[in-house]
Amino acid sequence: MAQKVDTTFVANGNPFVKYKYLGDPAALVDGGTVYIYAGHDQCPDRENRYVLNEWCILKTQDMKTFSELSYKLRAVDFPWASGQAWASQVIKRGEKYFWYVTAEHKTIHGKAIGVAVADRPEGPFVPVEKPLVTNDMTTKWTRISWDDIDPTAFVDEDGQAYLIWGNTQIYMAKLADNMTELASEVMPISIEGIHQPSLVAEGKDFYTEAPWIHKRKGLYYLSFSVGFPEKTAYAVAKNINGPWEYKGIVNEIAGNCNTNHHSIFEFGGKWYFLYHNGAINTAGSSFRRSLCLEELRYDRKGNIEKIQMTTEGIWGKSKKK
Ligand code: FUB
Repeated sequence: MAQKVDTTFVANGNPFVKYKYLGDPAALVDGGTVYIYAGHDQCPDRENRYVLNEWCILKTQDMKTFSELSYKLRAVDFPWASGQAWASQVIKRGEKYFWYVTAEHKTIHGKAIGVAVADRPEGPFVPVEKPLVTNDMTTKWTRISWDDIDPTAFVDEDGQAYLIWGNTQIYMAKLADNMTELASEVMPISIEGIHQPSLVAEGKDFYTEAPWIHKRKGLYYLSFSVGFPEKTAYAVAKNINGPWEYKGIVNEIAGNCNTNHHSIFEFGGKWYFLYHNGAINTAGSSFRRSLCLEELRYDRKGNIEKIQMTTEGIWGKSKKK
């Protein structure tokens, strides 16, 4: 049965969700519908910190009329989590939908990555009892407590699924066939041309967070946030195990928000770049974020053309066809 709809609206420019603050959008295209899963920024007035307790689901069939579902997944729905609904992504495998999420672990210090499973993209999602990744699994590479965040998942054409994530360091692991456990060691991904945060003073790009994996015409694209405030950059590889070739910046600093978490998807013959900024109104900020959409284009060689952030978004009359 379809989930109840809370709100329906017609998008008319960026940010396109104007009635609430949402960040970290992740798109899933399924059966002629685009689903957007996003964290709900709920920072109290006069405070400036991440306050996200739940994730929301929006859907559209024409990229114009969007509906937000009443159903929410909460960080505390995961038995292992104490809260903090950070970035997430839903993917489909077979007849099931898997929502990979970041939240704070109750007993193992730091962020962790877990998954919830559903029969439908609208939910309800049932959280799996144990997380897939906890902070103690990655301390040999990164000693911070927030490196195990921002999962992106992917099922390759040969049926092998992967989980990629990380702040400061990008990690990858194979997923088991059940999609709820890892099936390999954690493997750090290195990208030639991406520098360590300590080199920021020299103006070099350094990996921050928010990886997103997709494949087009046999080429793997790994996009992610670099620097702080963040830009979005990407690398490509012919094999998911690398080597990764750094291709540079896709999207510039938003200016009104430190982060610009994004996702990339194809729908109706076009590619889209979905991201957040802090431009919703005078109160928008790094902790009160809002969703934006632009078209994404590849050149003839398969390079991603730089995104131009606009207020008209994908809905403006002057957009190239
Ligand atoms: O929303 C909390 C964190 O901010 C996310 O996990 C990061 O990607 C950044 O957008």
